Amino acid sequence: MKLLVTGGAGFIGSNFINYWLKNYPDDFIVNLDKLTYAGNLENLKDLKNNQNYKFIKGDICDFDLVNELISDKVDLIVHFAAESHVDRSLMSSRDFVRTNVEGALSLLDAAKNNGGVRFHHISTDEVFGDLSLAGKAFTEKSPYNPRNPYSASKAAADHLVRAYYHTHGLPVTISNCSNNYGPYHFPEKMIPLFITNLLEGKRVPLYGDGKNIRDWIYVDDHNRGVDFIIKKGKIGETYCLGGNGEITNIELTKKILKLMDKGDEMIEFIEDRPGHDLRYAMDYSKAKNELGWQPQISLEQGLAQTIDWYKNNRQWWQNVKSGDYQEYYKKQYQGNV
Ligand code: NAD
Ligand code: TDX
Repeated sequence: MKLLVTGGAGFIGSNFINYWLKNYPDDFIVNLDKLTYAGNLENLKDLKNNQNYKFIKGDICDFDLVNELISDKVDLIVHFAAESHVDRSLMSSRDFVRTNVEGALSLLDAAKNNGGVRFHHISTDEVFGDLSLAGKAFTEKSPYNPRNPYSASKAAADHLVRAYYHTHGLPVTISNCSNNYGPYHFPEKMIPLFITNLLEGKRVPLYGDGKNIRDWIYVDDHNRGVDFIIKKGKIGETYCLGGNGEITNIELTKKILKLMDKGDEMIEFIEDRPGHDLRYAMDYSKAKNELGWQPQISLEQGLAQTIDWYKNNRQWWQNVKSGDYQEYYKKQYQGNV
């Protein structure tokens, strides 16, 4: 099988490519990535000599390029490419709409144009908005209620994907997953930012009162879920994936501090994120009952593995932190940490 993976130089996409070629070494993957600040070919260094892997630097909004790539006998498109950081979407939303909405449309058109190529779209729990503490976890039937520019752009893409299924019969599936963590996670997101700050002897910037809740899933569990959907999912359907990992940010921070032998004095409470969603949680019963998927890695195990990875891969994150991220970081925290 030949796959076109978009955004395969980013966090989840690169983990997906490494996972896929380990499990299906006879498949061929073309990785299309623009290499924005978040794309890093170091994530794929183990594939340098793999004959079944090819990297193309390019933009998913470039219809002629994606059309040409897909026309070369692609069987399956797995679409990860996105602007993915909520805080950046608050500072400037234009790239989010361009890549997340127009880019998805360009891929959908090219898939349709080439006889209806199978299309799996990677989406997020954030499209459902936020939950109260007593609210039931999101399911595939939860109404859409995106509340920040990032999630609004992802929601728009989800709607387009479903529209292409209903109007053009494009064979699509969608997965909406909760917060991922693991190796190659860009250190602007909470877990890798906190781990790397602590490794540098810096404090960790916790937004507001730290009582917001996220449902964390280890990245390999997410990618195994995508694999199950590709292999066994029903065309036209959406599947929610979650990690059984609901925890407040403050509790999670304390777990990280404990695992890294640091004290609570390393926490710096800073101004809250505007429009900060209180809680996300995923009910993955549909994926469990229909596909036999469930997450396998507990938060305790995954966090310990992730901390070890950052300890053993200093060069990777030090390079990342000394690049574009540095400028962003200064602006974001105004020298707070
Ligand atoms: P990331 O920011 O780490 O990686 C995104 C990748 O897309 C980068 O390699 C970047 O270079 C590439 N890209 C951006 N714009 C592009 C364009 N116009 N053309 C081609 N490539 C482009 O993101 P991530 O955290 O790996 O997220 C991957 C996908 O998973 C996204 O669609 C995101 O919405 C979704 N998702 C993420 C999470 C999470 O916790 N990180 C959870 C659920 C869903
Ligand atoms: O410095 C920080 N301090 C802090 O308290 C950062 C970066 C985050 N936070 C809080 C905000 C959130 O409640 O931690 C929580 C997690 O924040 P992020 O890592 O930025 O993730 P989140 O905003 O929840 O979005 C993530 O999950 C859903 C991904 O970035 C999205 O791409 C995905 O769709």
